[in-house]
Amino acid sequence: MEKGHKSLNNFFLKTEFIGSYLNYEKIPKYFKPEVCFIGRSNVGKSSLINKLTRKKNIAKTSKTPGRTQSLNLFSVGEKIYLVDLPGYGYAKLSRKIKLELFKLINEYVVKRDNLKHIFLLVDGKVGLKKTDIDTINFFIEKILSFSIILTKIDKCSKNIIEKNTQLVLNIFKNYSYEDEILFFVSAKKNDGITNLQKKIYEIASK
Ligand SMILES: Nc1nc2c(ncn2[C@@H]2O[C@H](COP(=O)(O)OP(=O)(O)OP(=O)(O)O)[C@@H](O)[C@H]2O)c(=O)[nH]1
Ligand SMILES: [Mg+2]
Repeated sequence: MEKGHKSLNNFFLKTEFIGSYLNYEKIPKYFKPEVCFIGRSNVGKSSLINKLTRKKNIAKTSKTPGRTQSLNLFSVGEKIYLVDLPGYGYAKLSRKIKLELFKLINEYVVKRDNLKHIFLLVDGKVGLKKTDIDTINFFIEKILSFSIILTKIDKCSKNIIEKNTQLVLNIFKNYSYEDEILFFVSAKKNDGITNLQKKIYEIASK
């Protein structure tokens, strides 16, 4: 079904926060589909969830990296679940916390049975970093369904977007995929939000 702007917004308005988890075993189990948002610290994962769901602060955001330090679970009308993950690669967290969060994220993406799709967020201006490439290779190795979102495109020139798009597409040239693999968003300017809502709605409806 082709969903219009308004009905999509209504669908996402039914979002509720379920809980924050530091331990994989503590996360409630569901059968309905789930998608998660992963990526380096400060790329805009939590801001994007707020935009998608039209809730100002359902996911906590901050100017300084390392804001989200647990796995946060949201339900969208009990049709689909959204997961906001801690950012990886944030140098200022202690080694112990970094290891614990890394373990949590890894365990979650590998074990979570109802996880249907992973959105890997990359800052549109910064582009792919080694940690992103390692993550992509890990997803490919584990045959996980994922796509990449270039974020904060309001801050990017056309040239930088073009360059960073090519770098992403290069990685995918030896990898067969059926899905749309690349999205462009600005949580600030609302660009690309409807398109992404559609993608998530499709996953919820499968
Ligand atoms: N210009 C601009 N800034 C953005 C956009 N999205 C997020 N930001 C800003 O980027 C900063 C980090 O955003 P968060 O959403 O907290 O990032 P995060 O990826 O959840 O960060 P961690 O939880 O630390 O991993 C905040 O200051 C946001 O206001 C965007 O589309 N455009
Ligand atoms: Mg966050």
